[in-house]
Amino acid sequence: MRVFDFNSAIVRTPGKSVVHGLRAHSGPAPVFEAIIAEHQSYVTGLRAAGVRVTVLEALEQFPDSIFVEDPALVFSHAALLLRPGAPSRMAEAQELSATLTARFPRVLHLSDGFADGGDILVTPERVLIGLSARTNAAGAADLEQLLESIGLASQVVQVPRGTLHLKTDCSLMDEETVLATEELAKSGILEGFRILVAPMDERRATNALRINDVVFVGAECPRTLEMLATHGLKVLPLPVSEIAKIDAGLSCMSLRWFDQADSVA
Ligand code: CIR
Repeated sequence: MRVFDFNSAIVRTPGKSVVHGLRAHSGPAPVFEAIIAEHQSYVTGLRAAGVRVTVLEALEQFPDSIFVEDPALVFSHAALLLRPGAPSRMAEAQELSATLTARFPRVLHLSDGFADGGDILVTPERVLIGLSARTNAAGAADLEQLLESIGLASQVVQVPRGTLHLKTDCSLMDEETVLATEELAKSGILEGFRILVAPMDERRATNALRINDVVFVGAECPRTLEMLATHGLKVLPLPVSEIAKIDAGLSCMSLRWFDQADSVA
């Protein structure tokens, strides 16, 4: 099984408060209905890719809770509840607890520091943990231990300053290949991977998502879409211009795993 083979996913319906999601820069706020439309396209894409999707209820008190990737990390054999680095997001992990306990044989808890799922890139050999404004050294160290306890090797890397998350700037395309921004490509932290560099003016395309045999890519990034197709990848362009206004991309909106017990999906 490949690390991007999934038959199950969890997403959360956006609440009206999503328009107040965290963002690093000022600019036009997203429009609620447009975020709903982007979210629906995303869920449709997951289902078309062969994934059984659990849709959780909106949580108005947590504007960023649509980005379920950040408070947890899931694998076939275990789930990890994290400690998101933004104070307004910390309690989102608790909100996922019952859902994960019902679905995973083991649920482990980060107990120290901070770590966001957006800073974690799962690759075939090891799990990369990015240090960022949301993931600190204590959280990364605790996470490394939890990963080791479930049989996974990891490596802590430094995310470029000013980048929200490691996966803001990169995503796995296949077992050897990563799509990345030029800055991340030059940083050396992706040593050993073949790197496809997104054009500078399409850097937000790098938060893409490989699911089974398809790669979800922002529809607003035509040159990256073409580059990936030329590389032999099957691409699905998805609209992300509204969630981009609150610093999000395609990996953030789901938790994905391969449920060994589920032979239907
Ligand atoms: C935040 O700043 O936490 C949200 N507005 C965006 C989170 C994006 N998550 C991700 O890239 N994994």
